[in-house]
Amino acid sequence: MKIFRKTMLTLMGMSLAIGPLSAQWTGPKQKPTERKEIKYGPITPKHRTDANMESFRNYGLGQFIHWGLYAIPGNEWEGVSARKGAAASEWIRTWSGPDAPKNWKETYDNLYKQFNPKSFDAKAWAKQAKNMGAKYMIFTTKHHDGFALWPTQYSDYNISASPYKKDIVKEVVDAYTAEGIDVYLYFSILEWNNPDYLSKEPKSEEEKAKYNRFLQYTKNQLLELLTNYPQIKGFWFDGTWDASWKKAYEFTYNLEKELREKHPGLIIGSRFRNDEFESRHFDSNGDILGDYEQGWERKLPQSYEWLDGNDWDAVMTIPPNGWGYMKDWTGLYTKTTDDLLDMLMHSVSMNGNFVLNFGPDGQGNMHPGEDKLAKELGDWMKVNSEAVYGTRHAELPVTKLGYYTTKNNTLYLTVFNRPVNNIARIAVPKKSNSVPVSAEILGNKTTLKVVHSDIGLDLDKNTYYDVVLPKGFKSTRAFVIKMQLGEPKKNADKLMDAKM
Ligand code: FHN
Repeated sequence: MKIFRKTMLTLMGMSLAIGPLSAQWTGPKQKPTERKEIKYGPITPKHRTDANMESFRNYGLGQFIHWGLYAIPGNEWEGVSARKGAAASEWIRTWSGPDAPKNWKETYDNLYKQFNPKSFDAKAWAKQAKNMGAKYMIFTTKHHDGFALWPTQYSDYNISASPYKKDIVKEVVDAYTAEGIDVYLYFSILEWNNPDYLSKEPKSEEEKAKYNRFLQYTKNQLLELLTNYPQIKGFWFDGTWDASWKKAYEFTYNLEKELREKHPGLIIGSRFRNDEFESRHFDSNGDILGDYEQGWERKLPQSYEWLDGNDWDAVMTIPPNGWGYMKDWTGLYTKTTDDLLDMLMHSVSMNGNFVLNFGPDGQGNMHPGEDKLAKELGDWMKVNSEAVYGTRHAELPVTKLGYYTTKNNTLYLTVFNRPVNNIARIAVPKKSNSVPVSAEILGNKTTLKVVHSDIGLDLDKNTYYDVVLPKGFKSTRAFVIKMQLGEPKKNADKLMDAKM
């Protein structure tokens, strides 16, 4: 009981550890005043310009899929909801305390013997993602419970031991790649039930031997995934917050180098490792560790400057938390299509990708709520994706009407807050040589009047271009105003400044 309790406290400690530490990087980046010598810092440049990274920057919308043994219970155990017991549906195995089910090692750790998803159809999933407009997909090869969805030769606890037997990772990678959707493999370093895993720093010789075995096992599985599935574009690492992994910074540095050498162009996010001062996501000089910032999870940056020019993606659940299948959504606020479109355009307007999570059930079916959202997002993307894919942040004063994105000489305003007077006022710095000269509604190509309105705010650094929406134009969802940018007409005489 003592060991069990200690383990559970450690596990809960870990989940608490995610909280306060995550605040340090998902906010304004305070750069240290003086730089220090760092031996285990970044391996790749802050801004890669190779084809794979250019594709990453242009994705806009992605899909996350959390699937594994936790999909069988679906956040319930013997009819009792795990909501009050576990941090998230895929954490049901950590549910502890007097009301918790007992003996997870006997129960949960034998779920694999019944894992036989009869409805699983990777091609159908990929088709749905394609229709939704996803350009990449992140798939859980192995979550914290350690069960591998591919027939790994480094652990018996894998799909080949289940009644399903077949290589799910291969089916998913092949199906999504065939649909032209890039695949990234989610891999949890943390493994709750691996006898060689330690959350704390290994101290004794025995602990060091044990954890070194675990590190070798981790390396073997990662190299195996690259060998088995060479089509993949990157890894999405998770479960890297424990002291044991943070102290292994020389091993993780060399492992990242080896993975990149084996798979040129591989994309790895900032959650994989830390520097020798245990600084995660960013080294102790504030330089990003990895190819993109991977800390935005169920949260979005409130200012473009917070991103410090780094590439990034934000991953989002539909229920408040819970990445794995949740049978019961009642009583939870589940995000609407409009919520998700806002988050998508928020992300893309700041040069990020937005990744929506799906948690299929134990038979391989998506939740009906997920099917509905995928369809509605896809319907919107079919009309408006020009404002999403391959666009960049627009250096304009922030608008209250929605989000700007830009591509070459085109400015897109995705309107979420339609002005009551039907005038979409675009603030442009007075010194700008690139102003809206024509406009249309992207969805129906209706030409819109553009009027230069110098509203005479003497100290104003901006001038204004009013795009007039037809009163009869109706929209039940966000819509896009597409503007061509060009040279400003010769300015009217300069108004006399106020005398005060
Ligand atoms: O603990 C995991 C969690 O289960 C889920 O996989 C998310 C997805 O990004 N990552 C960790 C929590 O931050």
